[in-house]
Amino acid sequence: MTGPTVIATTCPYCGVGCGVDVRISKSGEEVALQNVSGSPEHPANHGRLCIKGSKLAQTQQSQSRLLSPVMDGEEVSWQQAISAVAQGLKHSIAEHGADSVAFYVSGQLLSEDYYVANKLLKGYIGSANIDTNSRLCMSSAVSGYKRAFGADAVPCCYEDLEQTDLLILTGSNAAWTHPVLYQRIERAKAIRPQMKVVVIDPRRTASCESGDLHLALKPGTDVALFNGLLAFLDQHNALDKAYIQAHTSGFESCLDKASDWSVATVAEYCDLAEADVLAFYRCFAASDRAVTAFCMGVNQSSSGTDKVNAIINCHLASGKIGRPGCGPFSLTGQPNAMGGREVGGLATMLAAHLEFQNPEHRDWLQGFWQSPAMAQKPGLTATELVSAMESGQIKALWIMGTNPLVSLPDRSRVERALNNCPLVVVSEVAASNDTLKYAHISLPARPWAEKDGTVTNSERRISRQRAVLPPTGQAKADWQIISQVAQAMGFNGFDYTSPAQIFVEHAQLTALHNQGSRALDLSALTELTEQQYQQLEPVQWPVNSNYPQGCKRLFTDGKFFTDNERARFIALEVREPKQRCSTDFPFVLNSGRIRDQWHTMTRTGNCAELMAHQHSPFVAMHPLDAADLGIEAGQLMVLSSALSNGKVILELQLTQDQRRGELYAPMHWNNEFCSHGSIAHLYRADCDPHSMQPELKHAAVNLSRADFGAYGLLLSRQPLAVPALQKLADYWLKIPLAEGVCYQLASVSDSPKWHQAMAALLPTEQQLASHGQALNCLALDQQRLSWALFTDPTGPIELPLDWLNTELGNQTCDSEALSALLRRSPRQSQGRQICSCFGIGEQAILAAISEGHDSIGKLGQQLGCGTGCGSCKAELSALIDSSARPSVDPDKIIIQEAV
Ligand SMILES: Nc1nc2c(c(=O)[nH]1)N[C@H]1C(S)=C(S)[C@@H](COP(=O)(O)OP(=O)(O)OC[C@H]3O[C@@H](n4cnc5c(=O)[nH]c(N)nc54)[C@H](O)[C@@H]3O)O[C@H]1N2
Ligand SMILES: Nc1nc2c(c(=O)[nH]1)N[C@H]1C(S)=C(S)[C@@H](COP(=O)(O)OP(=O)(O)OC[C@H]3O[C@@H](n4cnc5c(=O)[nH]c(N)nc54)[C@H](O)[C@@H]3O)O[C@H]1N2
Ligand code: SF4
Ligand SMILES: [Mo]
Repeated sequence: MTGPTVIATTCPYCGVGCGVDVRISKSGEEVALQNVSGSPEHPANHGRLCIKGSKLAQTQQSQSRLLSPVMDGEEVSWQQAISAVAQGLKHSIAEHGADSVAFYVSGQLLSEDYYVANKLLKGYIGSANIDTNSRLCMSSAVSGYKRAFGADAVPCCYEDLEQTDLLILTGSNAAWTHPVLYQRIERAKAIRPQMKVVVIDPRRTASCESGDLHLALKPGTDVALFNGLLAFLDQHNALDKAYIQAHTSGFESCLDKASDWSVATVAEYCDLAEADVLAFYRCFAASDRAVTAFCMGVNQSSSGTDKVNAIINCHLASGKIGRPGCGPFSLTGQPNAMGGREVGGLATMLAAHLEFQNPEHRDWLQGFWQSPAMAQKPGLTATELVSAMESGQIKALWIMGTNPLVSLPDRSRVERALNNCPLVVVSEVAASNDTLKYAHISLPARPWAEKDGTVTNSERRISRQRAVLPPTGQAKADWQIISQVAQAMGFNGFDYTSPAQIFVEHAQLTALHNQGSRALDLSALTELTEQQYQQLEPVQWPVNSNYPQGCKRLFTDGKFFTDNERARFIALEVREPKQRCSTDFPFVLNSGRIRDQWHTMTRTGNCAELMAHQHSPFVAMHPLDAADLGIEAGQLMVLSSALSNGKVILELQLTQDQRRGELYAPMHWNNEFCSHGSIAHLYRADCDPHSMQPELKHAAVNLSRADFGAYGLLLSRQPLAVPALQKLADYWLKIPLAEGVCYQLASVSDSPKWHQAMAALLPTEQQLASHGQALNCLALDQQRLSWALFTDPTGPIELPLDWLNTELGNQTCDSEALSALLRRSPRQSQGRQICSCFGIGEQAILAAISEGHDSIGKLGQQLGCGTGCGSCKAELSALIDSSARPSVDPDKIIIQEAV
């Protein structure tokens, strides 16, 4: 056994791109991951990690991995699989043309994987039908930046968030989704309390915690709000006329459109108080420096690109760009969404910021690749690919690193489309997910800990991701899989033996005929040796002769990438969201993330510690709306939209953080974890006309109480297979615990037969049962609890999960424990887990508050909670508030002291 080795790599979750130090130990051939910590020297995080990053060691389980290639349900060799994929693609091209083939890739691939996939499809197969899940994520930011700046170039860096006078967080719940950045903002504000933070979000979120002002605007009205700001700047002598004159074009017509909006009309249209709108506008006008950081509340909209340009217009008009503490800052979601934009992972771009629209660019690219073909026009975007599969135009689809059944809108249509596609290949890490069920060929890919390459974060910083563990099973790196298929198709140009070779090729392409004409320029990295690549330090592009050490901030000289080097103002009309409410579907359904889960849960869902904060799929509603409908918290609700009825069932949560008439549901749950948790059924594939990004924050829905006759809670040491669950219950929800699994179950019929069928699950020997109106059964295995089953005809059974988990873990279940279980009378419970870093539950926190530890600081000193990643601070605050003021006027929307 050798001592631990530390490898510096990058976190695979969000676009903050934190540096992670991984400690591994080696014993012979065995390599084990010991722990992870934030890299102190990484400029994105300076040693900090959020809860997802700090639990990385716990989420690298090999038991849930796809370990070998599978074809039509049978394990096959790599050779067979590669040859089948190559033959399948060749057949499709020969029979139906190059455009019958499509790749659907992911912002979670490394740049090297992405580069090779793009090269194969655009340069060798000759089709541009390669799109990425980043289409659902940041394509509106891309279109907005391109319209304004002539290039997809993010002007800002993270330091700008700290150096600004006014930080506007719009459509971003960074406290939960970009936690390390949010902590940087909090700290900056603590040091300079005069720094203002304005949060623009229809919901009151954890990110409002540090906010001076929260504008809970009506969903989809952002363009009006920022148009109004532009008009206000004009009317209050707050324009930077010299900047407009010297560096921009199109201002007059833009202002002309915006001038329709006054503070009063904005307040009415956005459903905000005039005083709040005015406070925001005044603050922007008075601040020398302002950053607008935006995320999915802006991008995932049928007017997403316009929202982005409405923001950029205000920054250009006030000269708040290209200076420290200034700029419109798109926060990227996925770890390598930016890298995908660089190598050309979107169907609407070529590669390395080369454009389809320019014939010279196509020729340069083909010359550089020396490839037999070249896509001549943009390809199909994500939702268009679905339609094209449905209509039979796409005959072969290769999905890599994304789970579209769960993440694309209109799930039933995606199901039909995949059913209609003759060849579906899926490269995956997980053994099972909703998309793999549609795969004819599944290919095992290496996950984060086994992968080697580069990623680019939100501030254009390229960091190395280094393999820390040897590959598990037969898994291969995505770039290897793609290259081997390309070679099997008979293509030269894919004989890579390391990611360094691919990176250097990509860097050379960015330098090709560039000379400052394209923002993305890695010309200083074109000669990297294998060893230099291994040692590459995090660096922000461009990296060229002007900026050999990289470049923090773009547009400092006021020059842009348009023909006349001027930034463009865009004149904007206000448009309504597409899926409109009606009497049948009166509620707006907003969707997004929760603190401790990552996307479709393939990485975080089986980690009990990450499940403890929020263990069931829920729909959040304002208490007064619930009172009107006569429904109560904890009930199971059926959600329906014009597309879908009966497929989505969520637990009702009541909160005054919601506006009236609007609901919020997490995007994460899927058929691996719940029979009815996938909200993708409810969203229509309405897209922004410029970016083709779907409107994933605005569905029109209705909800009604689910009509179940009986409910169950099943506790088991081992997980049950999904088909068994389907046979057992009409509704099921899986909640992984540290010592086993808990299932929530419900059945339409409450016949005694159901209760019997349930009881039959448990081994009869050693079974203990108590009957009343409800059934409580336990089974022991050598005095240790192995199964428990509770049923009830009246409603979902809520028992403290930490208590159940403790009883499952007890080596001997004594008579007191048994009797408590049979009576469903919890012996102890911490309540819901609030602080995941230190595993602190609600009860302990409430007790500490009642003992006088009534501030976040005091709670931290007493219990530790809130002193790790800090993402629970908003919830700590809410608990402190609720203890201090037990009754709050439910109709009052809480706004913090106005700026
Ligand atoms: N914990 C966690 N963190 C993550 C992820 C994860 O899965 N889990 N995923 C990563 C990825 S890929 C992404 S893209 C990011 C997303 O990061 P965010 O965009 O911060 O997260 P979301 O929860 O999707 O949505 C943000 C907010 O937009 C608001 N919103 C909805 N409609 C509107 C509107 O019309 N206007 C405005 N102004 N706001 C609106 C919603 O209420 C929501 O609070 O998170 C990244 N980080
Ligand atoms: N309603 C609603 N829908 C949304 C959103 C929303 O806010 N609301 N947000 C959208 C956004 S912003 C995003 S980014 C998407 C995310 O949605 P998806 O990309 O579909 O979600 P993930 O769970 O991240 O899927 C990644 C898959 O790749 C696998 N994987 C992980 N690492 C690797 C690897 O290295 N190689 C390969 N081949 N596979 C790997 C994982 O196991 C997982 O199955 O969801 C979108 N959908
Ligand atoms: S903030 Fe993002 S990159 Fe950093 S540790 Fe958390 S999930 Fe990972
Ligand atoms: Mo995303």
